[in-house]
Amino acid sequence: MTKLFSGIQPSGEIHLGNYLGALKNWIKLQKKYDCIFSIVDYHAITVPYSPKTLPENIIETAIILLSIGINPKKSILFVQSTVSEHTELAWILNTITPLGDLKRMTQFKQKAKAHPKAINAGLLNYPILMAADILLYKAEYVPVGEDQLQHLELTRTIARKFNKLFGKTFPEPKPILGKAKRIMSLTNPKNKMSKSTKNPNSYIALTDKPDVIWKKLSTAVTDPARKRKTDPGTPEKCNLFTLHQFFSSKKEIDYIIDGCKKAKIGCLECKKILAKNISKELVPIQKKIEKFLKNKDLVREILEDGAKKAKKIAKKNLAEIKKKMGFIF
Ligand code: AQP
Repeated sequence: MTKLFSGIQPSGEIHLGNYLGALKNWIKLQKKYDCIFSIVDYHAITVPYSPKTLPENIIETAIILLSIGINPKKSILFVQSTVSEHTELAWILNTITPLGDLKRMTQFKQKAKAHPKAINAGLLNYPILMAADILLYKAEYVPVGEDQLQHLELTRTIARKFNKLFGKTFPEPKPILGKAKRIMSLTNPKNKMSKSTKNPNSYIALTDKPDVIWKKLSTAVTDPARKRKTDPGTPEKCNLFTLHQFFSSKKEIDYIIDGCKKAKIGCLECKKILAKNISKELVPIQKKIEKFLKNKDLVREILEDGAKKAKKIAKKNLAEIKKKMGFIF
C-alpha cells in the first residue's frame, strides 16, 4: 500500500482546527494507506515550552489520537524523538536547503514575531525537520491543514534536489487537504485557531466539556454586521457558520441561513445549535479519553511498539541515503 506520513506537535490542547483540518482525515485515510503518524516533540521545542508539561502533552496527544480512532494495529503511531534517524536526516537535508527558502516561510515569520526574544535556529530549520520526517519513510502523501502547505512544498523541493544530486531516492510527497482547510480563532477570526495561543477562549479543545464549549461559543465573534438580533446577517461572513458546516445537519444549516439572512433568529440561538452539535460529537471521544487516562501504561506500550516499527523502516532508508551520499559506514 502507498505510504502516508503526518505529524502533530504536543504543544498544547488539541483543538477543532487540528481535528477538522487534519486528524479527522487521518482516521479515514487509515483504510486506504499505509499510515505513519508521529507526535512531533522535537518540533514543539522550537518555541519556548515547559519541560515539566512536555511529558504530559506527549501522552495526552497520544490519548487523543487513539480516542478519535487511530488504530495502532493498522497504523504506526510513535513519538518523533524516539526514532533518532529523524534528526540525523534533518542534518543531512540542512546541507542542501537554501537559507533564503527558510527565511521566507510564513510560519517562521509569524512565530518569530510572536516570540521575538526566542528566535532560535531550530525555528528557522523547522521545515527541514518536517521534510526529514516525511522523506525518511519515503511517504507519498501527507494529510495537512492549509497552514502547512508551504512547508510541504519545500519538502518537495528538497526531495527533488536530493534526487538530482544523489540519484532518485525520494518520491515528491503530495498534500491531502481536508474539507476544513483553515479553521479560524473564535476571538479573532483573522487568525487561525492555534494551540500555542495564550488565550484558551480562542479555540475549542477536544477535551472541552459541553459547559466550556458553550461558554467559549457564547462569547465568540460572529458576523460583524449583526449588532442586534434585528440586523440581517450574511452567514458566509460568520466564522461560526464555517463550524456549522462540519457539525450541523442540512436541515439546521438551512434554518440558520434563512433565520440569519432575514433576522428571524439571533446569534445566540445559532450558537446554541452549534454548541449542542459539537458536544454531541466530542462527548463520546471524551469518554474514550477518560478510559485511556486510566491506562497510561497501555498508551506507552503502543508508542514503544510504534517506535520499533518506525525505526525499522527509518534505519533501512537512512542507510540507503547515506550510502548514496558517499558515507562509508
Ligand atoms: N486552524 C487550523 N485549521 C486547519 N488545520 C489546522 N492545523 C492546525 N491548525 C489548524 C493542522 O493540524 C495539524 C497539526 O498541527 P501541528 O500541531 O503540527 O501544528 P500547527 O499547524 O502549527 O498547529 P497549531 O495548533 O497552530 O499548533 P502551534 O500553535 O503549536 O503552532 C497540521 O496538519 C495542521 O495543518
